[in-house]
Amino acid sequence: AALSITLGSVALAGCAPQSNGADVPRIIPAPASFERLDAEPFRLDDTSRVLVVGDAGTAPALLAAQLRLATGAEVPVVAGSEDEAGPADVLIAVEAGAAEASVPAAPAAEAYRLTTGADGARIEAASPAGAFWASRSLLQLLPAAILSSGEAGEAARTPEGGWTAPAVRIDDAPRFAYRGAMLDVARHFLPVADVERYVDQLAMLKLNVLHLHLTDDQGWRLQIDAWPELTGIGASTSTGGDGGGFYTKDDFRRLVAYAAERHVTIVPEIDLPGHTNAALSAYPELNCDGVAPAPYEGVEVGFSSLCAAPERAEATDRFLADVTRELAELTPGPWIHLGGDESLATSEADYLDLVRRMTTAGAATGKTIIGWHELGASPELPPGTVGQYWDYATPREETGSEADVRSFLDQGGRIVFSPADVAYLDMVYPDAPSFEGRELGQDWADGDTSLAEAYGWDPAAIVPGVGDDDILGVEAPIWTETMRTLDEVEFMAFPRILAIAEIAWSPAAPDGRDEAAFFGAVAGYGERLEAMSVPYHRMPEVPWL
Ligand code: TNX
Repeated sequence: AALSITLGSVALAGCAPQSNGADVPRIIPAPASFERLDAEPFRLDDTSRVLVVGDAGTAPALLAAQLRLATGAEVPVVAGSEDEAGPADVLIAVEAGAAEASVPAAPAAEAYRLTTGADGARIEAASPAGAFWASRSLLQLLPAAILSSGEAGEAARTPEGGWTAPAVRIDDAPRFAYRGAMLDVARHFLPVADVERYVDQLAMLKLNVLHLHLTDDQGWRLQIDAWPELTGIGASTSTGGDGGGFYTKDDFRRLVAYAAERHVTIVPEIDLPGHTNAALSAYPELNCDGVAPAPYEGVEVGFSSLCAAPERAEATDRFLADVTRELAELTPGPWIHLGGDESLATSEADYLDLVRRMTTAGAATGKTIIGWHELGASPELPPGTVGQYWDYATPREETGSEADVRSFLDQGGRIVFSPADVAYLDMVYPDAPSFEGRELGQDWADGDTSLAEAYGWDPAAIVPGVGDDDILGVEAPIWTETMRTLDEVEFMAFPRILAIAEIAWSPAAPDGRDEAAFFGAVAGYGERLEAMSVPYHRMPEVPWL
């Protein structure tokens, strides 16, 4: 009964439920509804168990593993019934018969309720995905040290006050079904273990899509059996001559499975018909002149293209069919991304012809195609093709991006918004910090990007008349021309990715976002990043603890 009594706002003076502070961590992304309860905190101890009712998927095991790692307690996972849950237990109950939320799920399918207090911690969800997101919220309510990895085999030191979470009730569900981040593993390759670490970070923020930019002028990163030189020749390079790399099919399957356990869907991208120098350098027959160009390790864009000419049609169409078929076979998710951006070396007529051929090949695999917004130039896209918008938060007339957005909608598709001037994590920070002596990032998208800019936009306010129903979601890309390691990627991503995660998950804020509350939450999240040993930039805008 204590759990249902809530404090009035007057009694909460000095301790607002959504504010950060020692008392109540404000989790990121902000839940749809968050109530502080007038009850003693939930307390984990040596007797704590994860009690599972129904099929909760991976959430119980992954939560228990983290609790064990940090506290050293045993934390067994046991199937049981609700009335067996003791005050130190975490109960995870998923509605009997609830199917795994299909991707893209309706936001309601990912909903959950999390209640904490002296009676225990209790998660109720409509699907295993909802249970997993709830477990991430619970981890953020506990002391930051709960996220430490126990690297030396040692549990973290028990925090003052113990492993407690304040008494709260959270009722939550996402605003958008597609909440993404993109990693450019073409300009610089990252091994599977690094990508898995990034997946862990995305999942903590309830981001559920990892878009992998697998090919570009500087490298081809995925094994394709029918065209072995794509990796034989095309994977040996990177931007800046920093060495190559690629994923074997087994590597890729392992990565897809690891992400799926964390309810993250991989969207693989093969960038076509431009950004193809690595492929063109591997196979002369894909070039109009029949001559393979030299490998490329610079930073220019827009100089390479597949060949639209009839004399190359046999090779080019076989390439498109083989690559999209093998890509789709490796992809349990519903989408494959075929690029389409910055094809500046392709004439308009050739572009439209090649887009028709590549999207036809892609659609033949049964997957839904995603393309950068330039793909909207085509009036004959496969129905439902999704457009990824990368123009600015205020569309620039000269890019035609607004018309492209409407073209996808007219052809039955939806939009993923990644406005470059606010959502590109590779844009430089305003105070231009160096990281281990290196200057990271680019500034072409209207200069640097502050945390206020990353947080201060709304996907439904970009193109007039394009609202939540037209929007599949939001994505934060990071392009790696200047980043060679996961540490460098994370230093650029954190903390700005927190802003994008909140825009993707939390309810719309028609009267403007509460920047101060968010910045306070970011400060609290800094302690968690430290517990997880994730590099981040201490942006001067944030009141770091
Ligand atoms: C533009 S935005 C690109 C990438 C670059 C990036 C650098 C887009 C679809 N393409 O090829 O890496 O700028 O910020």
